[in-house]
Amino acid sequence: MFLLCVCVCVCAPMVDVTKWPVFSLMGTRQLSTIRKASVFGTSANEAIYVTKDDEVYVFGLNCSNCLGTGDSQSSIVAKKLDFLSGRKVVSLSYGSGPHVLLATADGELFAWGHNGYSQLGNGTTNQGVAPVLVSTNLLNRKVTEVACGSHHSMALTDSGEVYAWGYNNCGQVGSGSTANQPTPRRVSSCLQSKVAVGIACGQTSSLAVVDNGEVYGWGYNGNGQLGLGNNGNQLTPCRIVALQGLCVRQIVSGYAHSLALTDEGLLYTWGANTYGQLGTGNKSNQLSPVQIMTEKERVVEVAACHSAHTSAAKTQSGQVYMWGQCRGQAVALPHLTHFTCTDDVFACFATPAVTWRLLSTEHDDFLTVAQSLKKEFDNPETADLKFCIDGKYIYVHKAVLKIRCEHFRSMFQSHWNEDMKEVIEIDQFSYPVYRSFLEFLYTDNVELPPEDAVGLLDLATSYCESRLKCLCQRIIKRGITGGNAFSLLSAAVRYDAEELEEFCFKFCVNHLTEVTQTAAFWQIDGDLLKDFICRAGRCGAFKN
Ligand SMILES: *[C@@H]1O[C@H](CO)[C@@H](O)[C@H](O)[C@H]1NC(C)=O
Ligand SMILES: *[C@@H]1O[C@H](CO)[C@@H](O)[C@H](O)[C@H]1NC(C)=O
Ligand SMILES: CC(=O)N[C@H]1CO[C@H](CO)[C@@H](O)[C@@H]1O
Repeated sequence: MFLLCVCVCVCAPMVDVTKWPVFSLMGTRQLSTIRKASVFGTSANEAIYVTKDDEVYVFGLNCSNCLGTGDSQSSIVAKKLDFLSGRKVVSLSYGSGPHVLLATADGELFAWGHNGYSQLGNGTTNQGVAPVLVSTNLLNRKVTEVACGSHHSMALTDSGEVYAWGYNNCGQVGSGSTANQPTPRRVSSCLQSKVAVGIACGQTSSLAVVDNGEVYGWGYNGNGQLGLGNNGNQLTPCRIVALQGLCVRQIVSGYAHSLALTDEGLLYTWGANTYGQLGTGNKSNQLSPVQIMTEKERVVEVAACHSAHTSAAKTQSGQVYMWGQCRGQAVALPHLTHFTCTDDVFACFATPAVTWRLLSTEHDDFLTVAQSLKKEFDNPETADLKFCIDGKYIYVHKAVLKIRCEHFRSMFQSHWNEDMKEVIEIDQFSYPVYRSFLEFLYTDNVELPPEDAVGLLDLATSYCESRLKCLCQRIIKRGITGGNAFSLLSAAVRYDAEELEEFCFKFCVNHLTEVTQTAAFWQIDGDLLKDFICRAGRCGAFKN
């Protein structure tokens, strides 16, 4: 049988980098510049990202100088790698040293970080404090894809050649020996005349898939991760005969296990299975490929990463399954998740929680519903209604108000005549208060000084907007001082905000001397004052 199938590059869907804790400190503006990202390191403490202007940034711990900033400093905030500025990153991989490999759209290959086994491929074992261009044997080649094992490196070129270098204790470089390989060397023997279309590295093993769908493996095989039916290491590529007759489209490797996806959406796994990472339902290693998820619908993507024992797959209808080591648990059968991409499985359940591929986040030509709505607030061009407060206009959309607020829903439904005025005059609230109310309906967010938040609390109470009420109370609590505490307490009583009242009351009792010197204290009506003094007394404010 002659099989020929085209290997489709797996395009990453839009992902949210903040699912990885290292990104959680980053502000929305900075996040919106990110186009590609990778999280790596033995504790997922390092990250690299590429902006839409093709600037490369790194941050996190600098284990083995893996940040490549040249100054051996760790950094909580992102630092630019000037050397890579303007180069379009197409592929990126990392080892566990860590070392980093990066391929650009021009086909150039850069490496930095741990180099104890020559995994940077520039002929030395000096740590790469800054990116170096890896050129030996690659000068007239165009690198399209990179893959790293724990301490070895692989590159695939546009002509289908595979190069490997670095740590070679088990033959993972495929050179026929176990001597470390200081510079990129073409993986030949039975791959010599083949056109490789995909590469993957396990911790100390290597895989390549070629254009006719055959899969080759070499390196460490102690757990059967080469799928050859035995567990002997291989110093040169060997074809996985058990996959004969199948056309494999995608291969991925975990720490010591492997997964292959065929052009018909069939999924095969083999290798180590201590954590159930093969998804077979038991924990025994498999020396040869076994088909899994046979009862499920067609699989369209598989995911694994050499630093984890976790596996994930996505099916035709977009369902994402995970198995293997999931936050310490051994999950032996594919478990259906609510994730929309396999990347999220790694962010939330892998140990370490690294990225299994270079993430891609396309922000420029896409706005979420929330972002679009936010943009339309107070936009006269699309608005069909305006409010006039203190002589100033605020432009809004009837539909949005109706959808977002019960007050407007009933107002527009009952006595709203389409021919009626397009301007609504508001006089019972101030401009900043009414504006932040309307803005809240578009953004879920309130930004107001505590004094104005009292006015907004009034509005939220009369419009029965309980969430807005909570937000106002939070702003007020955070802005309380000895000088305004009593006015805030009065407001809380007036607007029936019990929790806020309790909070302000306690603050007043704790700052009684200062509070009783304020004008607000002396302006309140007698009943409220008497009530306050009584309650304060019960709390022991007056010691005798
Ligand atoms: C290889 O990279 C190391 C680390 O950056 C550097 O010290 C060394 O000079 C480089 N060697 C060559 C031949 O480029
Ligand atoms: C584990 O599952 C595989 C695949 O279904 C099967 O071939 C193998 O016999 C099972 N091993 C044990 C010990 O049950
Ligand atoms: C600030 C910091 O942690 N710097 C470290 C960066 O990495 C080098 C090499 O591992 C260490 O020596 C530094 O201490």
